Amino acid sequence: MHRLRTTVARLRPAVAAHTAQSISQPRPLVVKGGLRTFQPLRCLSASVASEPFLNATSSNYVEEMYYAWLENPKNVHKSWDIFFRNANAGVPPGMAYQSPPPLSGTAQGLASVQTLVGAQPNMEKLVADHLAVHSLIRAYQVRGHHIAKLDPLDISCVDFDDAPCAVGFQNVDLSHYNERLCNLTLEGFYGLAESDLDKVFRLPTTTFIGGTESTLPLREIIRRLELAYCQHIGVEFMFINDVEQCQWIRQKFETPGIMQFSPEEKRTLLGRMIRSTRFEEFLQRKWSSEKRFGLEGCESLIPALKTIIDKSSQSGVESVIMGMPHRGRLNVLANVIRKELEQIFCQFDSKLEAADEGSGDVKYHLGMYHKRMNRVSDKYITLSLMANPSHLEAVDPVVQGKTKAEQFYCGDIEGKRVMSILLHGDAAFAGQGIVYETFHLSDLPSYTTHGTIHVVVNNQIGFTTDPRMARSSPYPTDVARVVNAPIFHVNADDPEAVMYVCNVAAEWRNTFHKDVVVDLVCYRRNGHNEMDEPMFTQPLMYKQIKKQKGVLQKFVEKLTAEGVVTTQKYEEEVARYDKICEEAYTRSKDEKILHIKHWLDSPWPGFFTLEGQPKNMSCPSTGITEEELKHIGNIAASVPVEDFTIHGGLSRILKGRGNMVSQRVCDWALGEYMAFGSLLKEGIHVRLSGQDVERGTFSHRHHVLHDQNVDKRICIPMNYISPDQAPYTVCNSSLSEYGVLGFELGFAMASPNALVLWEAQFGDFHNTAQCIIDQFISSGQAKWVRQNGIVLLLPHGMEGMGPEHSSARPERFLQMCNDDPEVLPKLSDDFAMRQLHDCNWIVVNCSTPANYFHVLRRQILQPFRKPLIIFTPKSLLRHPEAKSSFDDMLPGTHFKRVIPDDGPAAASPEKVKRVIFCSGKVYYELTRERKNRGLDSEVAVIRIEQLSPFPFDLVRNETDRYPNADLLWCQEEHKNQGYYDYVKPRIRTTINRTRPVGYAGREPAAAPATGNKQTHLMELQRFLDTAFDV
Ligand SMILES: Cc1ncc(C[n+]2csc(CCOP(=O)(O)OP(=O)(O)O)c2C)c(N)n1
Ligand SMILES: [Mg+2]
Repeated sequence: MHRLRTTVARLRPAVAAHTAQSISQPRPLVVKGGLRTFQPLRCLSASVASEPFLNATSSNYVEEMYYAWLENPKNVHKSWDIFFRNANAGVPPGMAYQSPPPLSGTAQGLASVQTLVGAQPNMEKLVADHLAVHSLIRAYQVRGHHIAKLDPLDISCVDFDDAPCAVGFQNVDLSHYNERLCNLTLEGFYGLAESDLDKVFRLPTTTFIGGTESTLPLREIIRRLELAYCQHIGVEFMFINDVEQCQWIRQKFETPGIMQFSPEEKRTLLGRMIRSTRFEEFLQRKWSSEKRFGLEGCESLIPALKTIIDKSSQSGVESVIMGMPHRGRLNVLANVIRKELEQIFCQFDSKLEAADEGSGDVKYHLGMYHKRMNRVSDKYITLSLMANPSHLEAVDPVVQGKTKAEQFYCGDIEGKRVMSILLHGDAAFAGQGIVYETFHLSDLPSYTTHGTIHVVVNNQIGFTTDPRMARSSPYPTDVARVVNAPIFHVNADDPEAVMYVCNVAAEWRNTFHKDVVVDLVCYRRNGHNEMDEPMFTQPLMYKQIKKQKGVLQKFVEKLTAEGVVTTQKYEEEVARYDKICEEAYTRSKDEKILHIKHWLDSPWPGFFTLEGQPKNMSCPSTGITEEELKHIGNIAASVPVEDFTIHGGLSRILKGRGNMVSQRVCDWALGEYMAFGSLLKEGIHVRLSGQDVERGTFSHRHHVLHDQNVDKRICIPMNYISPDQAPYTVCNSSLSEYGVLGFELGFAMASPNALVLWEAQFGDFHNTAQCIIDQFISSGQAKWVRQNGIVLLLPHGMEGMGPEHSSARPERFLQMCNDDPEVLPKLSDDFAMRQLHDCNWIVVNCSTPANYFHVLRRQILQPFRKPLIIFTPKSLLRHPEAKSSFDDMLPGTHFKRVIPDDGPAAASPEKVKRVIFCSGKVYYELTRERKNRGLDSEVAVIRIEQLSPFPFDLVRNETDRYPNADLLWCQEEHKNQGYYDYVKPRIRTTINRTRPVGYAGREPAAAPATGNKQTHLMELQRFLDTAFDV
């Protein structure tokens, strides 16, 4: 009894205000005779007397009145308002109606109304019953998923009301629906009685349960709603505020008989279930003590993915990019991507030697790229699974970025040819914030991939934690609601239901190009991995799981009972697949060497030699011609469209740029313009993304001009450089670092021929994207043998702005560089390139616009790709000395890894008493102080522009040049931060430890900078004093 009552309570009608929001459809509004109504459905201002008030055929009319009233009570006549208020307040039949005030103001009008009502005494009940039935239908649509039989174990309590969770609590068998009906009256929510069950009701336009019929008896209405919403599929969609989309979903699930499969389709499904199940069993037999994070308990994931891919391929998708966690990954590789089984099996052989440099990664993290024929669509499709770190969900934005890039490169502006699928675990989907950040990219113009299909392996556990402790929302999927994505919960023990929702999900994506979620409610037959004992922590759940018949077993029993397959055929199919596995296993023993390169998720055809090496080991000059500099400079100084009014302040900035061009100099912004513009001209796509990058946090960039008179009219001069240039994308991002940096990393992965940059608003904000930096950027090549040329622009510098906004934390990046501080490398002719080739990333702090220009161009002109970390300036953006002549950017010029002193000190080096090495903005403070103290001849100031890989060769040139000088490292950062710990041992190694290396800089500190301006200046003076105490 308790169970039933709860069930009915869950279908309590939604309150008026809430209901109105989503069901009301926009219809033309007409004001006539003082009453607002909707056209053309019915004109409410017609004389009441001429209306057949509340007779049995007027339910549409009543329905419209009701919806109009729900939207706003003033939309309807006062009499309706009173009636609906009374009815909603539960006033007994016959009492809800009150005489309306006369419309015409005459007694005659009133009399005719009263006569009509008096003649129809049961009309009120009829209206109330229709309204109740409509509410009931709506309640099923809104809340039917709460009572659907989603959990194969029968233990979940998704509804999470206050009652304790108990086995079997949520599920009600269809055979009980009569019982449930009886409760409708007992509960009193709908006011319907058992005697109403055989009454016929008109169906509203918001349901498809009628099929071709427009009326049905209540009993049948409920039966069909139960079938549509309360079986093995729970559809969560009524929060979507788009009527067309809601109707589309209702039609997909309510239409009678819509979920039917042909025997052929069922046999294909069975074949997929066999592969999925027997693959795990095979691995278990061969390597029973190996971790593989098997799929047991969610074997229907494989047909789920295959269905999505088949359907998408049929609708024109040519490339699918997938991201997924550990669970079932090997199975997906084998049976969805179709990686050769022997390549998977040989990963289990610990005796194999690694052929590639780098650390490699465990087998359940590796990626894959494969093009093959899709048998259902008869079209080629490329499937790639992105390699990923252990960090759950971190790969989500990376997949999105790669998908966006592939769409971009093939001109797929609507996402019809390239799509992404993301798989999630239930605990991670609910717990990891990156999921939310990624969802919020889904509809932004420069980040959308036009709909991702999310599949959640909801095994109702995360490692040892059950959902009651793992999330505060009823479902693990609630995060998807923020973007109005429909959520299809499905009992994964019903492969046909799984296949059905996956078909619908793929169609949804193809129709609306919006995200959608498939929640596979399943269980995990083993522990977290195959070595774990789940009974320690989930004893009751696992007692239940032990009793659970495998899904394949259940499915084959069903199909044999239906006569779709014979036992013999089934056993043959099983034997056939087992044999495939055995043969591959035998072949796998012949593999002697493990090639991680076979597991590349993003090959760059043509970029490397066939052996995967760079085509050469040199980098041409990164300079460009005077004409190009002038041309790009003039574009940067202009508004290249007609009738476009820019802000007066911006006019001055552009004029200033024009002046610089005529004087042949660049400031920082212009240097960047030159780099981007020249690369674009050479056909290299440039994409700059991050918070407020279009203007630039420091209002120096202005890559997007806004017409001051026309809303949304913009101009991007960078796209007017040359008719055959590559397109330039500059996009303000959402306020996310983790998501957006991951996205750009993925974008950069798709092609080596693009300069992809992410700029942090201030350098320190990169730490909320630390996972992308540590797990992908720093170590990605070592783990997954794939290169990436992403550029991070991190504004950095102690400007007295307080602890935040000051430090981009150079020490962290430098600490993760893979070069040895104590080994002086062989200083060969191609040392500089070799070093770049061997490093895990490049870290620079440029002190001049020309050097910034060169390092950006080198990023593309060098024959391999490495991540580039640039600490960018703030005050230097406008510093009068931080300008570069065109001479430093002409053909023949290069990026300077070290900028030697070129003043009096360099002219007479033997007289120099001190050599100060430094990096970045502090150079300008040092040279000013040196001048003030008259020490230009005695102190040389040398800039190390490329911190890592460390320019041992050039530093040695400098130390050799000044044999009588003592050496000192000066930085404005605190001693335990900045570059000191990285640079000092390397300088010492360079000079073979023959001279000490002193320090001038701020004392060690916990915070990156003081919040007090006076203290800031005092600290500055103090370390300048130390630097010049010669
Ligand atoms: C960011 C992150 N935190 C913690 C972990 C450790 N960890 C690995 S698997 C796991 C449980 C994941 O549960 P769920 O997402 O439900 O996936 P399942 O293993 O159940 O398939 C945890 C906590 C991790 N891999 N990543
Ligand atoms: Mg889980």
